[in-house]
Amino acid sequence: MQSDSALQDLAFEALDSFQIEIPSWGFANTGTRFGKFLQPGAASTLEEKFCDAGQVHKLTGVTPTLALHVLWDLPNGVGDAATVRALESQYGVVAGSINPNLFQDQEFKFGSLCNPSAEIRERSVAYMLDSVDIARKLGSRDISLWLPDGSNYPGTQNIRKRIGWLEEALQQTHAKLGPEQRLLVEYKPFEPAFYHTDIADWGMAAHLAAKAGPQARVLVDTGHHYAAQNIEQIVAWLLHTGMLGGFHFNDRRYADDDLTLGSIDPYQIFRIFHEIQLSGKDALGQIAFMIDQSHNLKGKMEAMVQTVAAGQELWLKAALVDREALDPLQEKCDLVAAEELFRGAFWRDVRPMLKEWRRMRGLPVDPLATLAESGYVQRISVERGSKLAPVTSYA
Ligand code: PSV
Ligand code: MN
Repeated sequence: MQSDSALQDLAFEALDSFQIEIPSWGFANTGTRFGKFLQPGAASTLEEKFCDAGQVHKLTGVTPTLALHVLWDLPNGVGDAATVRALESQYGVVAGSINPNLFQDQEFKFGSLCNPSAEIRERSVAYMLDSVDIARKLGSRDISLWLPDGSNYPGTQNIRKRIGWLEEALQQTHAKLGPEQRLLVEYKPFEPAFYHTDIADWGMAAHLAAKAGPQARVLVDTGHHYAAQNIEQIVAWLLHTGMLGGFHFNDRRYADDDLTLGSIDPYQIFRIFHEIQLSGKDALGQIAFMIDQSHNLKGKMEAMVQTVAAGQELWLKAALVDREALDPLQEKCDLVAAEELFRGAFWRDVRPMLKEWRRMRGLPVDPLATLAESGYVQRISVERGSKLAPVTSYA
């Protein structure tokens, strides 16, 4: 049993070690395959995204970096670096991971790095190399690749050929990395392709990362798994093999739903965090925590602040698992006591400790309430809302 002050020290140490990157696309309008419901406060320029991200960082103190998607945020590639630099100093957050868009151009209809056309594959690799350049120019460590390639019908593509093309492309990309840079390989079992995706699961991603070179790692997006998959076991394996590079956090009920972290299954995030905590502090520097959510119904600023707080709460709960007590229970196969200890940590109300940490660090004690009181969302809604296209109606 720990004393209250030892517990607080442990809690504060855990909270000091937790930072999470926010995505630029989380502030922009988004929707479903069927349409978009526009929010008047949504960001439509890079400056607005930086402004919103800066606000989230001011409120939470733990989101110093903003993930950027190349075509959405840097349409002129390296040419936009100076603009980003200026926005960084203006809004107090810096560019984080750089995410190539290999999905929206018409030429990618049948794939990018795995397209049967050698010409399109070449252009896709060139695009990856540009992304490495952008990242280097901005001082970003991670180039984070989500490959949307795949096929919709059996027999229409040669899966083995595509594996070979992909290995080659990632090796070429890796060769361009600076010594501090990393290539993160994300996997997803379906969408936009529905028969096969070229990087469908963590095994494929780990193989490709290993083939690419020593600075490549796997990125786990919590929304990119089949229902009921044991994600913490995947995380344990990736930690064990030194291949875990980072996370895209979100929650899901059915598919890649992009729901706020912990809104459906907070216990799962707790279990993932527990695996990471077991690996000790040194492993942490090599694991990028990022949010990958874009909300079409919930307010974007509120969703982001809520997500950060949920992440902190779950991280703290996992940090407070009494691992010294758990170990012998596992050894003895004392199932009920081990499970109760584990579950007990999950059910501990850590919110008062988190509030105290915020107070001690000079941060708003209740960031969601402070956001509401600040009038920020109303202000941006008025300022940006006038740019909205008129609403269409069938009446
Ligand atoms: C794809 O579903 C994904 O998870 C990738 O990480 C993209 O970068 C992100 O969502 C935004 O579309
Ligand atoms: Mn993702």
